[in-house]
Order: sequence, then C-alpha cells, then structure tokens
Amino acid sequence: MKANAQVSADKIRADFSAAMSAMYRDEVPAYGTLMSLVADVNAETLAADPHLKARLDATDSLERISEERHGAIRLGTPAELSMMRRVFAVMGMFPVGYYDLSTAGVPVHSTAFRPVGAESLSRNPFRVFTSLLRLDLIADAALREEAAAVLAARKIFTDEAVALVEKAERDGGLNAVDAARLVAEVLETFRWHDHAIVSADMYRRLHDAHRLVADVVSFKGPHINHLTPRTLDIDKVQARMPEEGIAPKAVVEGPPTRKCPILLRQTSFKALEEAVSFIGEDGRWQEGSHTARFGEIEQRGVALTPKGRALYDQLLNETRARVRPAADGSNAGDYEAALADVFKAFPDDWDGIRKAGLGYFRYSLTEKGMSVTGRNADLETAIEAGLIQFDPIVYEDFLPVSAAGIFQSNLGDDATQDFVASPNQVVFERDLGGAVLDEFAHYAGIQRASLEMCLGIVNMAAA
Ligand code: OOG
Ligand code: NI
Repeated sequence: MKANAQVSADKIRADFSAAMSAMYRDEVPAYGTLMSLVADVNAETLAADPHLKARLDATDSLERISEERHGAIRLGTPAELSMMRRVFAVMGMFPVGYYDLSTAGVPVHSTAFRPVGAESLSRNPFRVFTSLLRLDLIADAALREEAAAVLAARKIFTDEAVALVEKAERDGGLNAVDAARLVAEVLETFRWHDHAIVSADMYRRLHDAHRLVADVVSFKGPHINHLTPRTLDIDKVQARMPEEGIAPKAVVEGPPTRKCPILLRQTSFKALEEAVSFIGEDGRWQEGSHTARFGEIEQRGVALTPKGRALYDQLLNETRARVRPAADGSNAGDYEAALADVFKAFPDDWDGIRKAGLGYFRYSLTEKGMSVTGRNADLETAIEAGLIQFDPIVYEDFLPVSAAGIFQSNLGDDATQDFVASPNQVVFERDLGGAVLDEFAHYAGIQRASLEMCLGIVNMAAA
C-alpha cells in the first residue's frame, strides 16, 4: 500500500468504535463488567443453540458478536451538531431518522449517525444516538440565557480534529496516519471531565430546570454517556445483572420476548453517581457529584413497515394504558405479562408478518431459483415453488418511547416532566446542516431492490 493511500471510512469507524470502547471501560468499570456478562451470555446462548450459531456464522462475524453497536451523546448548540455531522461523515456515519423526545418529557430532539448499506453495517455497525438540547423548552428565560452563554463559550472539538475533518473533506478521505490522528483527536470530544465549567449553584439551577440540561451545559464536552453491545439473550442479561453487582433499569424497553423478534429491545444499568468538582469561590474547587453515565444492551429484530410500526405503537400504548411500568421495578412482572398478552395481536411467524405487510424482507433466489428455466411467476407463486426465499431485514434504528425510557431511568427516576409536544424536524435539519435520511424509505428501498433483482431473473428465464 502506498504511504499516502486513503483508508476506508469503515476502517476509521471501526478504529473509533474500538477506541471508544477501551476508553469507556477504563472510565466506567461497571461497563466492563456488563461487557463480560454479555460475552458470557452470548457464548452460552450459542453453545445451547447450534442452529443459531450456524446461522450467525454465515451472516455475522462470531468473534465480534459482543462488540458495541451504539453509543450516545448530547450536544448543546447547532454549531456543535453541524460539526459533529462532518466528523461522523468522515467515519461513514450519516444522520438517519428524527426523534422528538419532548413528548416523553426530555428536552431534546435527536438523530442517529450510522453506517448506511449492508456492507458498511457488516464491516462495523457502530452508530451514535445524538441529541441536541432544546433550551427553548426551558421555561425560565434568565436561566436559558445563562445556559446559552456557557454553551457558546465552550469548544468541544480540538483544532487538530477540525483541521483533519477539513482535510478529509478536501481530499475525499484520509491516509492511515491522519485517520489514526483523527480517531485520537475525536476521542477527546467524548472524554469524561470531572471538573465542571459551572459553579455548584448554577449546576443546581440547571438541574432543577431539568437534569438533562445540567448534564449538557455543565461540562466541557459531550461525554459519551453509554455504549451498547449486542446480546443474544436480553432477558438473561437483565436477570443476571444484579448477580454481577450492577442495578438494571426496571423493565426491558420495546416489544416482548417473541419467536420472531421485531424492532429493538433494550435495557441498561442505572447511571452511577460520580464525583465532580464545581467552580467554587476564590478559585477553589467545590466537591459535588453528577449522575449521567451508564451501560446498555440491545437485541434487534425485523424492521417494520409504517403499517407494522403503527400496530407496534398501538399495542405499546395499549400495554402502557393497562400497566405503566414503575421506576422502582415494583410492577415489572405485571408490565411484562400485559406486554406479552397485548402483543398476541402481532403475528409471530415470518410469513405472517410478511404477508400482512408488517415487516421488511430481503428476497433472494434459492438454488432452485438460480437454475430455473422458462418460468414466469409472480412473487407468491415463486415463493411457493421454492424459487425465491426471504429473510427479515434487521432494524438498525431507534424507538422514541424506548429512548425516553432509557433517558429517564438514567436521569434519575423522578425526572419525568411534561413538555408540550413540539417536534421540529425543520429546525433540527437546519441546525444539522442537512436532511436526515428517512428510515422507512431506506428499508423499503432495500426490499424493493432485492425483489426486483429476483423477479427480474426468474422472469428473464421465462422470456
Ligand atoms: C440517549 C438515550 C437513547 C437508545 O438506545 O435509545 C438511546 C441518551 O441517553 O442520551 O441511546
Ligand atoms: Ni442507547
């Protein structure tokens, strides 16, 4: 390789994700404990299910199964968000989806920066759920202004990180040396700072307005607040967390345990109280604490169509109307039972989900389909004749109600607060400096392309 050859964005992202993992395990030892629990449970699950092992072996790389799938940060200003977009673009991560969390009592709106396309996702799936603080939702005008002034004065990217991003934009990529420097420089943005940039008094006022406001405004940068490996058995990890000395949130977010998993199930351990020094009088530091950082796990299922998603939302609302999960876990069993019961209305076999138009699938030719001659078949006939097969397309995005549950359990369970729902994708995209990709259109496109390819070949043989 020539010394100056550019490295792929996928490689930069993989290196970045590995560097973040190492830094976070070092910063938050409980996260390291969670990682080993996840690795153990994944190994046990694979050992007990050779069929699953064979299937995953064919599609995923088994030795990387327990690696991080996502992380999350919270930004303070439009300028931070638009620069973050440019940083992530160099790593092959693009904004997908718009999430309004105001409805759920959290004053942010968000997107997920993620690799797009099957090949990039399989090279390295790392994504970052990225939220932008909405000071406009904070009632106290004086506090809003003070907070805005603190945010305007901070600088979350190193000069070198900015220079390297500009270079990558100019040259269409980076060579290996610059890519390694970029990873190291960007890591600085996500690092934890135990010295706040506000006084204890201001921290308390921000905290009283909303704990999330304090988390964003009080620090030098948007510390990574969690990382999330993939588990093959989320119920088991949830059940075993207490044995490892870590406290899980009350319930697993998302759909219930099913034969055919849909969307996304997530749970986390509660954020830890950490020592922080606030700016004190006469230049002395004042000791205090802050709660923000935690660990999460996820298990993903099939991506749902708008129709499937509407059914999911309806069933989730119905469940929560029956039993609202209490933060202390006291009615967790009732909630799980209600969830399982209500979700009986969602088909639980792949063909049922597909035929009802609830999920997205990738179609491919079977061996028989590849050798076919002289057929002219529509899709259903071709499937029945064993010419075309289908596999669920994995959901790679997030769920606003689940995200709110994760936020809330980690901001302290008393943090629920009502805001008037005010989604504002137009303003978000203006601040971001570009449009977010529509997740449904994206999955529909993958399905359509696979279908056209199959039917094209099957019917070409007939022509
Ligand atoms: C983000 C919470 C959302 C998820 O997995 O849904 C999230 C945050 O706490 O900043 O990461
Ligand atoms: Ni998360």
